[in-house]
Amino acid sequence: MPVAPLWVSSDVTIGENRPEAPVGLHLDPASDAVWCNSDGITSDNTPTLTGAAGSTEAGATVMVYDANGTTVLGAGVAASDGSWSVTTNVLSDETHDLTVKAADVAGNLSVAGDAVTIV
Ligand SMILES: [Ca+2]
Repeated sequence: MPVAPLWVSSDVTIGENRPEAPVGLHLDPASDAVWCNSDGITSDNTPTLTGAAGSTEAGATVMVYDANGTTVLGAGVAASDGSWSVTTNVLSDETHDLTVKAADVAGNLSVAGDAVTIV
């Protein structure tokens, strides 16, 4: 059986029709009220994550994943300006490395965007 050269399965080929990964992910300041509003230390077990305008495609479904990259903790739809807000399911009291992916209206899933660590 012929072996395909490595470049055929590169991310460039696979990612052709994928939307851009969401950018600018951060914990909503209202969900980050413990200590200071930007350190990711929170006692909120259902934190809200937000992305600024332009962080993803308008109408894209933004999904928040736990550290394993497969467990979806919450999802929301981006507004017409590409901003979004997702409140997660109840999280356990430990450190979570959360990432987000966007699925466009055609169902193409982006690669994971920036990770945010919450404690
Ligand atoms: Ca905090």
